[in-house]
Amino acid sequence: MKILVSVLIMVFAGFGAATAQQNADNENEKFAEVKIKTSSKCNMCKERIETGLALAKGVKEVELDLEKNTVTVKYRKDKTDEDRIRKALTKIGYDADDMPADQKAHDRLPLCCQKDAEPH
Ligand SMILES: [Cu+2]
Repeated sequence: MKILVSVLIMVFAGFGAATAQQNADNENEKFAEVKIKTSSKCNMCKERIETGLALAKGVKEVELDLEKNTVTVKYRKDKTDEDRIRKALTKIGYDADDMPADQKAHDRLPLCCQKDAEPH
């Protein structure tokens, strides 16, 4: 009896692990990640870009690296794509790879966050 119980436990544990793995795979298939070069200057920019992009459709995670001026975005492939995310970033007022910042949005940024500001 003891053996039967341990075998059953092992079978269920194995099954659980396999299902968890499969779920993780399905999750990963849904998401993709893109790194976008941008024109951020300071922590206010970081804050603004991270909150702004997080609101864009299909975006799951946003992380801006101020040293590299690169924003890493995890997004749902079925809801958005790289170009839409770049576009959303330009609308916040920042360059996104080859796409220049939306001029109006850029000019509304505090002076210290604009492209010609010195890094600080
Ligand atoms: Cu700034």
